[in-house]
Amino acid sequence: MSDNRIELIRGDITRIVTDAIVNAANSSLLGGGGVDGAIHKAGGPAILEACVAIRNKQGGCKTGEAVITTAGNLPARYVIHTVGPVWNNGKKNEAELLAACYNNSLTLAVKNGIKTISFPNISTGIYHFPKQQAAAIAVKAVTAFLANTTQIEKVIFVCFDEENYALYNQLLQQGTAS
Ligand code: AR6
Repeated sequence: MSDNRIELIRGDITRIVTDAIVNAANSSLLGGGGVDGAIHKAGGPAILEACVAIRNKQGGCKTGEAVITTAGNLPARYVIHTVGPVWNNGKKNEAELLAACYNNSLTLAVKNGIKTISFPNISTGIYHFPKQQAAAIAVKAVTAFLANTTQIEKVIFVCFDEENYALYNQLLQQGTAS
């Protein structure tokens, strides 16, 4: 059953007002295209500065892991940067690594006193993870995490494209009905 703290929005995550927004970054933490590019562009140089400081300290971020920075000029307070797996026909532990992105982002959120958080559809763009499977993993991981915490009050899945929005909508409705 899906948790009633989960919401679904179609739109641009850089405009969402939650305590944290999650970035689908790469292990360099130095920015890129897609949602990563949009977050750095809208948030300004403070985000990259904070990413560089983390990189200098711990050498970037591994696939499935997450780090937290300021959100710069964005309406959110923090950006949690997580690195999704590149799709490789399911042969490289991609499903587990994608679930780890959601789990580790939420764990970091709890540690930082965050109550509301927004996720993009990690790995489903440039990293080519199949959207249906990625949506099922995201909903399952977030629902399971929420079952064990009362601190998180709201999780928003922010879908940029219509296909992802339709997939999440179906999964979340199924969840409510069962
Ligand atoms: N708001 C919300 N979602 C967005 C936005 C936005 N402004 N822009 C794109 N998306 P991607 P990945 C959606 O490619 O597959 C970068 O270069 C998009 O429609 O951003 O994890 C990084 O530096 C898709 O559904 O991330 C990495 O190198 C989803 O965000 C690499 O891309 C994820 O697409 C990561 O690839």
